[in-house]
Amino acid sequence: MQSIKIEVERAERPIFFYDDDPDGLSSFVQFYKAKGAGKGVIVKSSPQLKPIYLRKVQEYNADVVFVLDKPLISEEFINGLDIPLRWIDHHESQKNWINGFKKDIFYYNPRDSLGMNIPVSDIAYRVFKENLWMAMVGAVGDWTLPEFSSDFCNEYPDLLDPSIKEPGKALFESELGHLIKIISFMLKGNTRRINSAIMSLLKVNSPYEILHQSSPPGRFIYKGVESIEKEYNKHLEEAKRAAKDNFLIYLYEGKRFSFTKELSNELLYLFPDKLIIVGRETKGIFKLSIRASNVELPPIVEAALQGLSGSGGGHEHACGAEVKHDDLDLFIERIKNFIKE
Ligand SMILES: [Mn+2]
Repeated sequence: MQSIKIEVERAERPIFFYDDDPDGLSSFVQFYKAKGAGKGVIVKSSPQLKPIYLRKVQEYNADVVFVLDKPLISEEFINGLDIPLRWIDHHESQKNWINGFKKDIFYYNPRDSLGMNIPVSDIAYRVFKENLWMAMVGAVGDWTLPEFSSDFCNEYPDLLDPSIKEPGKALFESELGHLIKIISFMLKGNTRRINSAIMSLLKVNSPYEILHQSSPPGRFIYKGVESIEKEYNKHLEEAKRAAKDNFLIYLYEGKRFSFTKELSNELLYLFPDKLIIVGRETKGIFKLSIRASNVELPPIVEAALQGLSGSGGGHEHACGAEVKHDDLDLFIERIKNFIKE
């Protein structure tokens, strides 16, 4: 934490690449506000930071690259860098891989140092100790209840009841959870609009500005997600009806937005005993979010992908995968068989 603080302090033109979810965005907001300078770039559509983003580094003339909450960075991206890289993450450790590069790289992952999964927004709060509500949005958004939850309950008693001790309950049955949904939905759709929403968020100092629409930037964010939230709720109601036996499989064709991550999380909360697969098809490819609370998913997903054109991976109880349309039935069949075994 000390090292992260020093690296942020000594940066002059930091560029921040961050994941397109509440944890990634919250991390960025905290780092950016602590520094009071720099440029943020949201990394959408892939868990990996790809070489195309090198252009952003050059355009901004950055002196250091921070990568927040991205599980992977492509080899080409790293090889193309001629400035320091500071990577803060909490997904599966890439320590051994990243140490193979002869470059100025610091890799921070609480799984290595503490053997714990601590979201990057939680780490950021421990480092900078500012923006409590923003930190809470990110940490609870990643399905954890951080140490500073009780501080948050004291300061914002109407957003989270201190009796709630379970992250899922905080996420889906509190006003804080509603705020997290808003932050998550504001990252969907048109890139220009997303960037305006992020600029607005940087001007917001209290969660009530958004929830009560009590300031122009807060209202802009709230208004921007109203139709998205409606569409999400429609999918959620439909998906709930798809629960069958030990599974809940809900597939939809992606018109505008991907909701697979959010839907699968909420469905897992509602159906904790089921294996959840939510998939969205675009251009012949299914992007899937897979959830289960009582099985270890990554080896199952990996085995189910054997010989198929696709990829996947993730956390113990939350995985993502990409499978071609024609391979989907076989993929699902295999997962079902593994579970039955
Ligand atoms: Mn995260």
